Amino acid sequence: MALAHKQLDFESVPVRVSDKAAIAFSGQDKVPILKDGDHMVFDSWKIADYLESAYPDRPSLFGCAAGHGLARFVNAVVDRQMIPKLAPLLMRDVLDIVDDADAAHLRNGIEKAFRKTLEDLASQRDSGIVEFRRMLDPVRATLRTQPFLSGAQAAYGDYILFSLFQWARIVSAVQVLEPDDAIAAWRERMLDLFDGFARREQSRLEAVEAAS
Ligand SMILES: N[C@@H](CCC(=O)N[C@@H](CS)C(=O)NCC(=O)O)C(=O)O
Repeated sequence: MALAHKQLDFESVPVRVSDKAAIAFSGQDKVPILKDGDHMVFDSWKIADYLESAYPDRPSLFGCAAGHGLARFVNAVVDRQMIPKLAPLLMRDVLDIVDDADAAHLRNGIEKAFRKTLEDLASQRDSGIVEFRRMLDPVRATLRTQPFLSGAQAAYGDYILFSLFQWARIVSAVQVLEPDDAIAAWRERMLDLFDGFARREQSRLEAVEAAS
């Protein structure tokens, strides 16, 4: 979303989460990684920072210095509170759409971190999703008076939260938001951005419906 916002052409290279050899060139073991000519940067926030400083003439991801600071706060809330709340509830679903090596890698990583089996985590899904929706209340309150978290237009703070919803949409058919939630309307606006760029990725719900 940040690259599309900056109106940059790019090629995405999908990598299996257990295939560390594929990303060894980066000197670490996580994605996303951005290669831009001779420059390499990893970690979403650092990538956004890099794009902003390398392409100052393209639409800004932060708007101003204060916008940059506040987006960093949104990034921390999403990373430290929202992802850890939602991701473990849906991780069991991921196992059904990845190969055996990735399934074993993901199960091992999450079960170690949460000291519960993925099945135990999934069994708390209904109450966990209600708690997750409650955690989103500041987002809901913000979207009551403006179309995007960043104001009149979407910017990096929107993309970082949207990435969690996009992941959920792709890996799981579970209804994370109630249809009449203002955040669901925002999610639709995000899916519409850049000529439906994010919508082109098939949702798990669509995949399940197409198969039945
Ligand atoms: N805060 C980092 C998180 C990076 C991260 O944890 N990436 C995950 C995928 S979303 C990963 O590569 N995990 C590797 C693994 O589980 O072995 C960012 O936003 O870039």
